[in-house]
Amino acid sequence: MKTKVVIIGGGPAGLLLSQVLDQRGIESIVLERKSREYVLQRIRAGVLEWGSVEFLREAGIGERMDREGHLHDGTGIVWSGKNHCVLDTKKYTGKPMMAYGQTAITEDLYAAREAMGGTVIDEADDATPHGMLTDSPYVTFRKNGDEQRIDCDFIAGCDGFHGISRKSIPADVLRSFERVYPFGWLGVMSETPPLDDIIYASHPRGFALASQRNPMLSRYYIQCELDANVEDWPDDRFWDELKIRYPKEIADKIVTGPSIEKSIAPLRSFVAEPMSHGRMFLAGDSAHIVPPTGAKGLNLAISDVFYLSRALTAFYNGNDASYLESYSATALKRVWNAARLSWYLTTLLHRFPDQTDFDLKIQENDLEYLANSENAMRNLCEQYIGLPF
Ligand code: RFL
Ligand code: PHB
Repeated sequence: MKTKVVIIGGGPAGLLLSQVLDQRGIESIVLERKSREYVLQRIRAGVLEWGSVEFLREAGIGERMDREGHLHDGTGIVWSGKNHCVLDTKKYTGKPMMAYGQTAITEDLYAAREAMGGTVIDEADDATPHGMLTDSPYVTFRKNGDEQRIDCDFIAGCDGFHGISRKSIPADVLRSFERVYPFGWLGVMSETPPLDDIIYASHPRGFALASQRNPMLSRYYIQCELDANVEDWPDDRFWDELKIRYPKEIADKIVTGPSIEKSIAPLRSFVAEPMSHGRMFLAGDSAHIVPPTGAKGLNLAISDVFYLSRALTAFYNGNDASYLESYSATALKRVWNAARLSWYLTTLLHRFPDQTDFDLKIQENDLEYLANSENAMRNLCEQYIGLPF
């Protein structure tokens, strides 16, 4: 087979890249290791920055998001069992956040790729990039046991944190920066009406988050031990622990019910530099991971695709390679901003095992400063809504 761009990974980054390239007349083939059913049942992100909303609309997949997504002017933070502040992004930036699940975005992208006749090869095993430093790279993979090869001009590594693309860059070229946090998030999905707003909570027993997918689907998280097991967290225990971490008037409004999904995710910050190697370009979680506090991971995958699709468009339609050359440096500026914000919010809102009374006082002071300073709030809202692409 032959195409212009082979995209390794059919998550949001890979599917969105193929969609945007197709709109601009640039053909690609997506190779996804898992089955479509598996990709579509993964439950992950839920909140979109305004720049992501606009780019998804431009990509032709905004229709259902605009119908079913929930616009939020503000996101709450509560602490000390009583105090609260609101990240009023509408007031400070003029833009709302959108609650719309990654699962729905992935469904919309698959539907759009099918409608446009895009090629997504699922259950593609052992995808391997070759010849990245030549002008004629190619990717090999196995489908139903048969070895296949696709010749191409460029390879896009959109295969997530555990993918092959980043690992194919020689160790003496790639530099990585990492922080692993000493806790995880236990997440629950339940078919119950969510709270009106997304609310982060900092409590002596740990962090909690109330989020949502639609009027009858809620998503909640609590900070948990790294070695926690979902089996040790029956629904009743989860709901009791969640409610303890919110002030009573909010806890009383949480509607509980049977969970339809329960999972634990460790928290990590990770950035790999550079995000390109010869004719291979990394986008999304393959190049960076942020802890989910701040909801930046999916949004970064979308902004990477914005930069990479612009670079490939300039190359094919404008005979201009300069954006490809600057892709890594441009994308990394935004990545580091989100990495810093996610680290900051994680540090601000979680309990750390080695935290001293001094650290707790600093945390509380930081929250009070946010609640009482328009400047501090404007600064945080500017980053929470996401810097312009
Ligand atoms: P993905 O979604 O991991 O997709 C990568 C795809 O590549 C496939 N793959 C391969 N395919 C072919 N060959 C190989 N060798 C391959 N290796 C892997 C995988 O099967 C997969 O389909 O990465 P992508 O596209 O970069 O998208 C990134 C986002 O998924 C991620 O940043 C967010 O989900 C992170 N995240 C959140 N981000 C937000 O913006 N807001 C949130 O609220 C939020 N919550 C979360 C999250 C991530 C979580 N987990 C479990 C990691 C909550 C959780 C629990
Ligand atoms: C979610 O809805 O899954 C969600 C919302 C906000 C976050 C992280 C996850 O910061």
